[in-house]
Amino acid sequence: MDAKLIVEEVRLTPILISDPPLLNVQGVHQPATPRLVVEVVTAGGASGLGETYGDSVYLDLARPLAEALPGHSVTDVNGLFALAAAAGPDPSSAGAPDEGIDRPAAGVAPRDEGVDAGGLRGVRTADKLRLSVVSAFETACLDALGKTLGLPVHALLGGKVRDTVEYSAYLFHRWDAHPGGGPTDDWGAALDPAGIVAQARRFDREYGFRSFKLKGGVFEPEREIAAIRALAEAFPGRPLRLDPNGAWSVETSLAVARELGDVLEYLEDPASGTDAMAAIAAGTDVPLATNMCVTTFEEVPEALAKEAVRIVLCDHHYWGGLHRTRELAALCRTYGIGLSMHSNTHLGISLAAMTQVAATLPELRYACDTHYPWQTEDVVTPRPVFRAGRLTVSDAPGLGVALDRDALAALHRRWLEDDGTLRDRDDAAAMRVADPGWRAPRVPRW
Ligand code: GKR
Ligand code: MG
Repeated sequence: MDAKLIVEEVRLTPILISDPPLLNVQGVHQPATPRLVVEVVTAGGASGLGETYGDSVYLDLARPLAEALPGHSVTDVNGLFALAAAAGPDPSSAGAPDEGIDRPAAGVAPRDEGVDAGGLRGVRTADKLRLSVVSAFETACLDALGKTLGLPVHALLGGKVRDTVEYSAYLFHRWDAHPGGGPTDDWGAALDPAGIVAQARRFDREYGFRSFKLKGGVFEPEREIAAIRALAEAFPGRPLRLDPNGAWSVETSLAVARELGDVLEYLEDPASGTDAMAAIAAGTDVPLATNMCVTTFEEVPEALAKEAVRIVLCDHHYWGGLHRTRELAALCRTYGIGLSMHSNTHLGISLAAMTQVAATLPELRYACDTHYPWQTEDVVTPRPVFRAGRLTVSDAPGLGVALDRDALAALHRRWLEDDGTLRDRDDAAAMRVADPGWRAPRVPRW
């Protein structure tokens, strides 16, 4: 093995990034969200970057892997899974259980597994936690390898099939400001259909996004139906999506599908669990998409057998990296399932990784989700620019992003100075600042 490619050092930097008061079924986004930046430095002096969730449960898994990786080659990304498992700790023992989070309805999650408190990525399992950590190390290794070879990450994944990647506007009902204070932005509140249309107009104007996804599950379905109708009127013919994160019953989901069937590109996770999704799919022609009931390879066979979904949203973080995202795409191609892309609060390292892998997936025919426009801070420079709703795929070595060390240090300082309230994302706890009696609702809520 080329000595230059051997990992000499791994740096982990937990950070807190400002997040606006975006509403979802669990509650509201915290004023800051934890993320983890992984930096892998090779003997040849190349430094590779990765980004993933930064809650303490992920940090507990990342630290031993960071200690185990030096001495291994950045080419050995398949070996990361075994290395992570051997490095420990057992992820089921890492971190505290989700507090203040009601478990989903019976049959959705085994009793010993919690729901994902801030991510809404379906059932939170030990495996998914570890895969989300390994993915950042894989991305960092590929970035370092690409920089060493002078090749973009997409070339290491087999080559790009497109020069630009299309993203979708991610619309949220939201407050003007966080109830307990904290960073603000200039978007203002959006709490009704007119507010959502105004938000969409700004995304259209400033980013050129063609398709719009509305985060639902916040207000009663009639109000969210009205918001989608208003969008359809304001933007005739544009692709529209609605995602209540499993908040509705089968009956409610079918009623919404009937109301909006003529304007929806797809309905995302209307209800929780594969059986409920299958029951809805059997009663409507509106395509159902998910990032909640198919989130691991183990969940694929049941969903396919029950014909529960027509589109799966990939996400390189919890599917275990860029290579595994391509494996998921191959599976979707084989079984005629559509492929889209999921996003959670993230910065430019993740956005670059999403864009690099998306560029290699011929079967990705939907605009990808991204939270990125909601983020006012970043650790990469320069800030990526969307044109006509698209990002140009970088052909520069690695991910094609440069780390802004001052910005990273400032966001890490915020993490260090936090008294512990923000280090583990909990949207229900953030909602209790405004409404002390709030509990994340049991689903179905409506
Ligand atoms: O950030 O509020 C949010 C989203 O609801 C996010 O947590 C979800 O994971 O955007 C995601 C989704 O599509 O379900
Ligand atoms: Mg979703």
